[in-house]
Amino acid sequence: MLEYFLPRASSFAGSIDHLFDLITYLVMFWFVLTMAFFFYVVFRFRAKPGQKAQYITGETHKQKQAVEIPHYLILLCDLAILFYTFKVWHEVKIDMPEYDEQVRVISQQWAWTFEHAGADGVLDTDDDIKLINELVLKKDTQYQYELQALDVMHSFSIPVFRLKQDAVPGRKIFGHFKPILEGEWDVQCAEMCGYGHGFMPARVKILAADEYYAWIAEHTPAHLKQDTAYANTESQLKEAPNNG
Ligand SMILES: [Cu+2]
Repeated sequence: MLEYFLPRASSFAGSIDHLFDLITYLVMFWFVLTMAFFFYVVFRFRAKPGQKAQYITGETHKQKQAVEIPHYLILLCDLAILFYTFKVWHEVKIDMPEYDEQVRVISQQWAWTFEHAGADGVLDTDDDIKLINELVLKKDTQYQYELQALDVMHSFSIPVFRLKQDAVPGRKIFGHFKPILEGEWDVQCAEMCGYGHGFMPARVKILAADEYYAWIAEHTPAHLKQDTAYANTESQLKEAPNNG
């Protein structure tokens, strides 16, 4: 239902949407059922001349059952929601899949800095690519992000990923995502962080592998290109037929 309004661009976006769907449909079912029953009895047993209202104490076995059975059915629905919630929570926040790439996300009043690992795939080396308010990712690649806040609390939110993670000053918070859809979308701050909060919009660009490598090559200084893992990978690819 949600993907009609907002595409799903991460591997776990579908799970989050399904959880929302489950809650919506269960609540909708009980709401429609109780409202229908409510209006039925209001009209069916409305005041009529000469008919005295019954006083029901709710103490007989049958009357108690009328309360208990729907009560237990709703508890069952709650259990189903709880079970699925734990499953999705684990998938998004607890499990840390093996990652192919790292990216560092630094929030401050009022901008985002994205540190991309660059051609060697390792952070804190000379070929890192640091951009303000622009996050560039490779499609179908498992990322680990490291989130920091330099001043006050912020919240790293990418709606198309269904991702939202608070950034807390003094802490490094790790998480993961895997982009699955090419395109360009919003990155937002989702925690009130001062009067410039509404003015820290950023963009995430998800590129196909070849476009991503072209982007890396474009942003890597010439003197660093020789020693990089990317350059090695390329030469290995070219040599592969001879080796085989
Ligand atoms: Cu903010």
